[in-house]
Amino acid sequence: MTTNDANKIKELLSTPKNIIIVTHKNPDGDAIGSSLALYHYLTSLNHNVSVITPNDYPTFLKWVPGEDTVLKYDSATKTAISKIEKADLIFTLDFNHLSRSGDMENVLAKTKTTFIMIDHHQQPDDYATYTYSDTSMCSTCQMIYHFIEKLNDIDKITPEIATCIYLGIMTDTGSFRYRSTTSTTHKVIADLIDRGADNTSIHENIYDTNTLSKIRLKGVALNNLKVLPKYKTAYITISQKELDQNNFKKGDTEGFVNFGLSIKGIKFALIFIENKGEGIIKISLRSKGDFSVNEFSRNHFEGGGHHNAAGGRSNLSLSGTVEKFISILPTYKNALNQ
Ligand SMILES: [Mn+2]
Repeated sequence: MTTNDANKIKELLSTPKNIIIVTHKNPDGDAIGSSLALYHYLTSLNHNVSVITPNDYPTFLKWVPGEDTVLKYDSATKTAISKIEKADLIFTLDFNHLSRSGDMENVLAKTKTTFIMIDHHQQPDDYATYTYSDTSMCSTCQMIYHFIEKLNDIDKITPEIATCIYLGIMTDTGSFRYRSTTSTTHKVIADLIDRGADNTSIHENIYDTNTLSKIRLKGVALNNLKVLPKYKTAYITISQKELDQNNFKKGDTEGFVNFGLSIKGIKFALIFIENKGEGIIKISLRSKGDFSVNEFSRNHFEGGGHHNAAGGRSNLSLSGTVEKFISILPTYKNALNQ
């Protein structure tokens, strides 16, 4: 973010405003953490702030300070629209195309107000008045820390704000292990602990929340795991029937794609999950090293994201999707064996 933009935003925030903070659909730890960190910060500056998510988020996020104030657009549509219409300022966090906000896209697109985007995904769109985009950042949460720093307000980081920021950095870096984790990330994390983030509790709140049905679903996923050594690839399928048999709840399959990637020698891992409700197969893609799953998903599965982590979708059946995937793979044999 340029100093010039930071100064203009500081000026905008110098008088009380109606501010809306929006996340992408199916918000994750980084989306919720960054939104609520910004919510607490802006509230402390005497603004009238609301966080609106397109839809609900998993129960393992239902402890984050302030999450009880979050409006879900799909269940509180009227209230959400009237708040958006009155907004002086709209922050969009952890996404960079309005289409990622699901059903909120049209409402946001026709709103003539100041937009501020803070995001770390690739290929940002240009809908915002102020765009703070940095694809080298591990998380939007780390960007919120730098945003507050740029506004010379680092001392306004309370234990609540520190907790929210810590959460998103932790979840988006796989607990500080992905390539995107830098020494700066660790310095930020250290400062957040000094400012009151209770690191042990945050890890427990997110990771020690298994239910018996989730552990059983994990068993199904591991049982369905297939390895293709020729392509250094591993993939998992889960059908709607298997989800139903194991009492699936939103968020239960989070992280399953990493089982394949944790096998020695595997560079490319995917999970294909059938969603009968939406009539699609949802795909998560992960890679190690140079192989870009962002490109792979953009080219073949209507998705994208980051170099080593992306999402995608398919309108074919589960088996049709896997067949399509297997037929594409030989084209990438060299890239995967470099
Ligand atoms: Mn993120």
